[in-house]
Amino acid sequence: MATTANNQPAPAPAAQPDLSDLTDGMRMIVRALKDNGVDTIYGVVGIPVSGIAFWAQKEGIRYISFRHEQSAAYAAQISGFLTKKPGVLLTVSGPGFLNGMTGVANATVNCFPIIHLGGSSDRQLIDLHEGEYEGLDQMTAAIPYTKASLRIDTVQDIPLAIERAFRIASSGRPGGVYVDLTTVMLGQRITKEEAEPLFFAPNDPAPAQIPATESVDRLLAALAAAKHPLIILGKGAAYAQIDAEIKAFIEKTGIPFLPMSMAKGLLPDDHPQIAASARSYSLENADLYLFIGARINWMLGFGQGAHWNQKAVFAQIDIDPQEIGNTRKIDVPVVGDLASVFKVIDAELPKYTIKPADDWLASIQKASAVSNAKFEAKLAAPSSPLNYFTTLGVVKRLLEDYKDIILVNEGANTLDNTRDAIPRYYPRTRVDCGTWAIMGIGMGYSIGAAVSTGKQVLAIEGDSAFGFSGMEISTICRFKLPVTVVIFNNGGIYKGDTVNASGGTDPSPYTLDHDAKYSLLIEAFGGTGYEVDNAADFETALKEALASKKPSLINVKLDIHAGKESGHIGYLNPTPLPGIDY
Ligand code: ADP
Ligand code: TPW
Ligand code: MG
Repeated sequence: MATTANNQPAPAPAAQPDLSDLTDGMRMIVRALKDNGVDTIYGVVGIPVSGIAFWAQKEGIRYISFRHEQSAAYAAQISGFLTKKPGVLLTVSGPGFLNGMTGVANATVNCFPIIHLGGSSDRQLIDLHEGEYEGLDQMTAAIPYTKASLRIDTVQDIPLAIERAFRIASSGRPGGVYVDLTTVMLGQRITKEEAEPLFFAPNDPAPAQIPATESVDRLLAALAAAKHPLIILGKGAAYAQIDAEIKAFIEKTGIPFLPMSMAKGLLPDDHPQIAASARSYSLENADLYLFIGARINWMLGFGQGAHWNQKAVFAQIDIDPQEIGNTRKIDVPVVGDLASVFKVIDAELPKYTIKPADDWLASIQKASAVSNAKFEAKLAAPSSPLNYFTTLGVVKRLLEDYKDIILVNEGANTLDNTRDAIPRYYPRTRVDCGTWAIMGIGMGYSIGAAVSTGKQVLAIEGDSAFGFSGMEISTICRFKLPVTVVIFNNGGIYKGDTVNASGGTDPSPYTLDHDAKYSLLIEAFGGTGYEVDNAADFETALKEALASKKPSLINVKLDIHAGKESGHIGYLNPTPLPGIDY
């Protein structure tokens, strides 16, 4: 029998109120998510968060259950990128939290909005390191990888904290927000009457950030003075969803543009002003660079080195003032959100005559025609065993009938060659390894893209890259998603023919499973698998898979010698290895 501290019998518990009058932390979280417009949660359940998924599903929120939290995080963040609304990830405490956090870090690095809801174990035990079940100081652990890390300790704070999380993730430069949900808080009960007035509709969570008109005038004046201007479009421009405005500006001014990989399709890849096939020529000869939603980071050589004209004017539009001048001097900064910036540009543009030199675009088009002809010949040439280019030639031809399919792409050679070979025609139809060059996004991005847009998805995966998230084939099949996965199987990381330097029988560090029948993986879960090793069979399989709009996987056995170390970025290796192709 319970006793009080001075050994008196405990007072009889107060009569339990009618439970139907009560709500709890789990249900209040679900209600707050709904208030903030959430229609889907991605995650893995278990103690203490199962109830959130359970009540969410009851309330009409879609719950997509994964095999691993990292993939759930990738799915949530790519839905954030594609829809401009933070994706929601749900994990359990400790290891589940950490599994998801890799994905959240990737989101923050890529400027994708995501909210990570993590259940957490008893804080009193964690804080004293007493060996709590799945114990971890998650809120502190999340700080370096997120824009903000919050903890909700009492149910009364739920509506405010959830709205704040959405505000932080989606305003300014988007990124990850971690919200720690303590077990105690999730179990707290209050009356519905007390809870109801706490809820509220979000009020302008991602407010406009209007640029100074003078900064836009400085930009337009610089563009008017330039003879060889070049626009570099980044994934921030794709994220902003002002596709028509950006296209109109580029066409009105006649400035050539270079899309970064996830900005492909913002203007179609066959647009007459595209400079992608004359990248070095256009970079070397430009006298003004205008970066729109693109950081001048490693992917752009930090704006330094041989390809960049150091005498050119550097202009940059970004929502984040701290980005300006990050890696080199920016002559003309414009800080604001792109929707607002383009409103001011439109208003000011009539005051300026922007007209690049007549021969600028023409010379880019001429250089492009030469390199396009060479590249097309590579795609059309047969190969046996198959190389990347013959295989991509097949993909390119068939995708002419699926122009707005979302292309997910990861690997090294598979990434670089696919990006070069497969044109995109619509905004936000290409997602890939991104800023962190991360492997493992493949199945998560495919699932998140299919679920959040309702569109068909094609994932082109290196055999190594696929292995990082291959088990999520189960999720693709369980939710019957219209995803086709193509594995470019050259038997390893960069390729499969590397030998063990010791002469021993262990596989080399690069070597994986060239003879593996990856198609059996999807058949285990009721999808359709194909094994092919020549262009004709690949074409038949891909045609059938795309037409089916059902979960399908094609293992394409490539030449084991196809590919080179690190694809296009072998130069980043600290020191070349003997006998390796760079
Ligand atoms: P890429 O890898 O395609 O070059 P980055 O991820 O490096 O693109 O750059 C994206 C940039 O876009 C970031 O600096 C981010 O602050 C910026 N950005 C994101 N959303 C907006 C927006 N709505 N308006 C302006 N800039 C934005
Ligand atoms: C999370 C290092 C970069 S590229 C790559 C790895 C392992 C795989 C390349 O082989 P793949 O493609 O996919 O078969 P291909 O066509 O060149 O043969 N761990 C993480 N991220 C990265 N980037 C690595 C390791 C890496
Ligand atoms: Mg490979």
